[in-house]
Amino acid sequence: MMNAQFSKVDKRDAKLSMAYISVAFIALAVGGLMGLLQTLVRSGKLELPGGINYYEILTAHGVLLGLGLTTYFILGFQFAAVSRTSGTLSSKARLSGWIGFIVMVIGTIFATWMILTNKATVLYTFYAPLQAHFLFYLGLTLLIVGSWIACGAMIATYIRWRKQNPGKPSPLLSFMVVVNSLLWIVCTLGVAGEVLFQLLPWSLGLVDTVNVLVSRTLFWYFGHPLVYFWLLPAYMAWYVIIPKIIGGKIFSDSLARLVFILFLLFSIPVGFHHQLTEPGIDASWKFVQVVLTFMVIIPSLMTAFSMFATFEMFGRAKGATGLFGWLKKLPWKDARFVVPFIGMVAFVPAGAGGIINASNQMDQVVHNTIWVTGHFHLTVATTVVLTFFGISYWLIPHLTGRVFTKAMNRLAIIQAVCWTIGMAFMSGSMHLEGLLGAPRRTAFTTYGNAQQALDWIPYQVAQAIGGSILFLGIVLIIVIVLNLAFFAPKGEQDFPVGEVAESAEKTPMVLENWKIWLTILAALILIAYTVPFMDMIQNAPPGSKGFKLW
Ligand code: HEM
Ligand SMILES: [Cu+2]
Repeated sequence: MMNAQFSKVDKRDAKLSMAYISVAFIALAVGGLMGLLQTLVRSGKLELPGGINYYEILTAHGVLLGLGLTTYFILGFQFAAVSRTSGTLSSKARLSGWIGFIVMVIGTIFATWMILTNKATVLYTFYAPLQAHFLFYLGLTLLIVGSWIACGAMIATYIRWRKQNPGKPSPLLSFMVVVNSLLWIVCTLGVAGEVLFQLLPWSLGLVDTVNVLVSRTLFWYFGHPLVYFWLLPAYMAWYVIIPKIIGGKIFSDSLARLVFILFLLFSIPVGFHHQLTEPGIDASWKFVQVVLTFMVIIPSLMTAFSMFATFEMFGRAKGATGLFGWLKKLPWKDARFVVPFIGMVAFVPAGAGGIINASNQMDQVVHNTIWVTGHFHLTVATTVVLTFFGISYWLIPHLTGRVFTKAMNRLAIIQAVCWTIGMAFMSGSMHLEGLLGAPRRTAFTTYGNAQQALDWIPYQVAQAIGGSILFLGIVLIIVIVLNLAFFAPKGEQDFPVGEVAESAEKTPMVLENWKIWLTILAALILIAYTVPFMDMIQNAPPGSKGFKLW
């Protein structure tokens, strides 16, 4: 399947991919600094100079890291992955990739500019009735439209491969890119609808009021699948790249494809699990979506099973004995393996926390506390981000024609250790503090020296210690990335793509029958949303005017 001619990403595609990845790391550097400042402010040790407002930097942090870093890195990685496995992009697809990039960058500049001038201090969820400057919403729209153009180019490249290879299953990595791109397009329709039909006209003064419940529902229709849009590229690396790096085989091609399809189906119609405490949605509909939420546990466990099967098969092939003997055979000195592996391990407590958040009763305890912030710093900021770092260590040199040297490999492992220790402190104390009732998204306050609030302070100090160690991690990753992009010795760095184990079953073609899957997806969305959505519109309370509380 992997023809030799495809083994190196075409130089022109490499440039495109690097453009996206560069913006991702710029966002990381700036957003990371904001994160450090937040932990220092919340510990009570720092006051922001020049009248800068805590919520302004919190918004910049959330938007730059949660929306910027992730989206740019993923699109850059996906372009490289499609080009590597389905062949060099056509000039039309490459041009679309660049147009998408430029539209996204213009949007990002608008949104960041508004945030940094304190005209859009609405946090990364930009909930109505907080009202930002219209350029912020326009910027977000451009960011999304640009990403659609980019995803279209990737899907077109996959379609071209299918036409040239009738009757054959597509390259696994390209298939995964297509699933993730479809997931993104379907879920961003919600937020695009919210911004275009509600927030933009309202911020421009064309309408006076906004239906808050509808806007939040459209946001979470997007906001939850968004986390799977972040996670699936990490899964691509775990399923396809890691087996090759350790020198093993992919456990099962069909299982990997099935997992991706299940994520596509079960990650979209579940947004209500973020609205469990919200009035205006009937409890029975919340129940339906919570049940659908729990369905994603199935592909998650399938992934865990499949990863460890890959590791064990590899270890046993190397002669490992005993229950866990294979663990010793894994390449513990190779950052390309170790860094994402730490991410996988972090996903165990992260996933457990997610099950707690999605459980109606337990959510009442943690909702809107800083526990939630601790949760997503384990999932996205640890599992996903460490995997992205692990990808960067071979992808960037591959794209720039350089090599990942031993010295950088050592630095990368130190980086991951910093990240792990920093996150353990920060996320761990966020979880504990949340259980003691401390709210998230709050600047430093002692609530008039209330005893309960005073008890939170030690945890906030621990977060500042963790945040400082994390920031050191950000400095190190920037050093490594700059080295790989500009200074490392010239040479060939492999883009590892795993092969399927000989013993694996043949891939059934039904997994690539998009008519079936997209129809089921549409049906699930209609079942989960139609009735409650009509209810929200027909029985809406009076709309809200805009508020600017900063
Ligand atoms: C140096 C590393 C980091 C530090 C020190 C840090 C620190 C923080 C803190 C203290 C908060 C919450 C404050 C509050 O609720 O008042 C926060 C929120 C957040 N962080 Fe981070 N973080 C870091 C890295 C990341 C990364 C890598 C991501 C995403 C990829 C991320 C995404 C977010 C998001 C989305 C929020 C929520 C913003 C909001 O509530 O509006 N963070 N971070
Ligand atoms: Cu969710």
